[in-house]
Amino acid sequence: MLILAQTLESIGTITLNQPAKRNALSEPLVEEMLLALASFEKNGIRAVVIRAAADTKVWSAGHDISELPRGKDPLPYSDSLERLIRAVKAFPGPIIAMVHGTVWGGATDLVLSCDIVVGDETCSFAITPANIGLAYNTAGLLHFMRRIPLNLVKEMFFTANPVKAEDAADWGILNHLVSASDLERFTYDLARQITTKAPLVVSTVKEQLRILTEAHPIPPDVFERIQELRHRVYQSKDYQEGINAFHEKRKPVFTGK
Ligand code: YXS
Repeated sequence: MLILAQTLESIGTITLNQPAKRNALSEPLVEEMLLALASFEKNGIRAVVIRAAADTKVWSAGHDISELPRGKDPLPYSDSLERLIRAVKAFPGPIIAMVHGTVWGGATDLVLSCDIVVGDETCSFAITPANIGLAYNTAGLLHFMRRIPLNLVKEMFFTANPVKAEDAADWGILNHLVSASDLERFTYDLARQITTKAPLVVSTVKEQLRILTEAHPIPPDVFERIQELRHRVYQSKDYQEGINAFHEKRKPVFTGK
């Protein structure tokens, strides 16, 4: 089991549970999360909490780098993490990310795609395509742009630096920053309160907001320009170098080619 899925009252909990790989969002782990969400929906669960095990220092190390394809789009529409993010946004009830520990790469995108984020003083959030020469995808960039001022989005992508808890609260990544000792109680009180509200209203408002925020008509030539820009990145030698450096546990040397 790469995750633990539990329900209590009408709250579902998914606990990321693969510490050996720092909860990297691998295809098998994502498939288990998708099954859990489908089961929660079938059983009328009204709120979901996604968390890591209490004793972990890494909430999630992001996309499983060993699964990233080389020489082609690393984040296609069918990518497992992209499918998970869409499932989170489509789930008919709020999904709360309860975060302690560090969050990396696509896991930060996953957290930002959750409806509410509660973190403690140990949480931090990094987006790291610039560390491995990866062409981030357009839907993912929009997740950041909708939540965080553009200058801060640029700093996150250009530096790949983790945004620590206080800044994460100031920048709008967190709804609430609470103490580690209070994190679980606070999160489940919030979830419980939501489950007492009219579920049709909650799920319909969530879906309306999803439709409205994703209403980004892109003219065909703009779409093609974006595709060409990304193609140049994921066909680059730098992307190869970034992936190789990770596997060889060394710092990458980027040439811009
Ligand atoms: O060497 P073993 O076999 O024990 O495995 C090591 C790591 O290789 C593995 N691991 C991962 N495997 C696949 N994908 C990952 N993202 C990943 N992260 C870690 O887990 C084992 C323990 O790792 P280790 O020894 O480094 O643990 P640590 O506690 O010293 O350090 C924890 C981290 C998270 C700081 C460190 O593992 C790390 O920096 N991981 C990579 C974080 C990262 O850059 N994630 C971005 C992935 S790419 C992504 O999400 C997007 C596509 S994007 O690039 O656009 O952001």
